[in-house]
Amino acid sequence: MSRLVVVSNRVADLRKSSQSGGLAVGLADALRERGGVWFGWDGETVATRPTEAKVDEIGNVRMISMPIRQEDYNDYYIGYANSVLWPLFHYRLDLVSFRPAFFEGYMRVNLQFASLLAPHLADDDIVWVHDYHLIPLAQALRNLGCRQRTGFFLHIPFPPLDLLAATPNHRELVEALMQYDVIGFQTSTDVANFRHYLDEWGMAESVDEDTVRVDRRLITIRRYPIGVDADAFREMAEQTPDDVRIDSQRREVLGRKQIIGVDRLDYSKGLPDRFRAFSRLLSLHPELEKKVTFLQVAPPTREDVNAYSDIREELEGLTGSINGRFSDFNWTPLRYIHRPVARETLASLFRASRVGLVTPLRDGMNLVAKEFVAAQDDENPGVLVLSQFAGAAEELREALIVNPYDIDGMAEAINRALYMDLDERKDRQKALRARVSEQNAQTWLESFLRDLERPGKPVLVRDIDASAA
Ligand code: ADQ
Repeated sequence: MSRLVVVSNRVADLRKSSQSGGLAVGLADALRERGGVWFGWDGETVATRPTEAKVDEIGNVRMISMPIRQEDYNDYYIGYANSVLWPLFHYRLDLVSFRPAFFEGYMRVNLQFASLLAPHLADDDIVWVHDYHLIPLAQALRNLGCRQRTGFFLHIPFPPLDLLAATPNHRELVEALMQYDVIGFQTSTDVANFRHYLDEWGMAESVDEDTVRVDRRLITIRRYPIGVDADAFREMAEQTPDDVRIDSQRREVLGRKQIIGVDRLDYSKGLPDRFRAFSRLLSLHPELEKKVTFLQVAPPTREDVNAYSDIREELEGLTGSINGRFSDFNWTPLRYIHRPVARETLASLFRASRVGLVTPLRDGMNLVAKEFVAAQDDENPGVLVLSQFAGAAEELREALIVNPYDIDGMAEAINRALYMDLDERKDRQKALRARVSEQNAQTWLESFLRDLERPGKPVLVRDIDASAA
């Protein structure tokens, strides 16, 4: 088995047993089990560019990390990654703020990653690069002479052709992406968008459903839907902390049901429209007065990017107006928590809720949807209301699927979820649980690494050449 080298923008702290964020949790578990290297930014900014990375051994994992310069952070992280690629890949051209300096900074930091990583690589390592921050990393490594098999997984959506083509450096970006041996996406829509781009721009020859050819290289392009460790999450949800239990008992006495939403505070998550749908629900169904509460947990992220402070203000305004309009001295319909919450608490809050609202305008997968299902009591499960534009909707078809732009439609779906009878809830949960358990964090990782480790590709190139001759 080759040594696995994982590269992501940030490295997580493996000494902490509980991480927040899907990528950190999944990769930390995989690396702990298999051993290997994790390389990335340590989260610090400094005045001068580092010339070497720090190495730390934690069990069988070698953590290699480095700081980046403040100017690089501004151009690469705040600029190109989060003010160009994130909005663009979430279909939000209106929020893209492109400057040539951002793209230069992006390429510069990817080169820094490559030059500090290269001395640590052995010839037979396999390298697995994560997410939109590091698209040009394989190209930068190749330019330094690194020939290891290298794969890339995109955690966020891949946009349709015309959206991508609206950004000035799209061709260079995709050319860089084609330096990987395996390119993984979350959904078949993302794969189709990418293949469509390659066809239209004549950038690769199609070999079969999962393979394209560029010069003499074969590249695997497939969907690898990310999952959660469903059993571990269910076990966590079953350990109800006292404060969550007391809150649930109080609701039970009052005959009140809880709706829950948990998201990073990001404009892609559709939070204002979700709040409006809740408000619409209360106006369309006055009988729900004091019978329902909506708990939204939305910790801050990327507050240095303007679009994020705008959404924060919008949500605070909506919370105030909804509670001002509907609350009573003994009922606060909407509770909005703007800080991280321990994963253990989140898990038991999911289990204590009748409805899980996951209504992003666009999302690569959305692990919260899968965690909500994993956390439920199968004998008395809650109902997942899921956006058709979350990657998870491709698998979790037994959820109540909604259009997150249709406020009235969402309000009616929430109402249906609140009144759904036990038999229907159990039937839906059974199908959802099976899917979440089957397509879990481990199967995601194994299926990607199987393709990355597969040595058969060059043979296929010779086969094609022979049949063409
Ligand atoms: P995110 O956009 O961060 O991930 P998501 O998939 O929902 O979105 O993962 C968030 C993770 O953070 C979940 O495990 C959740 O429990 C945790 N979390 C959320 N709010 C929290 C809070 N208040 N406190 C503690 N933990 C919290 C990106 C892509 C997604 C893709 C994932 C994984 O945007 O589309 O599913 O990567 O590939």
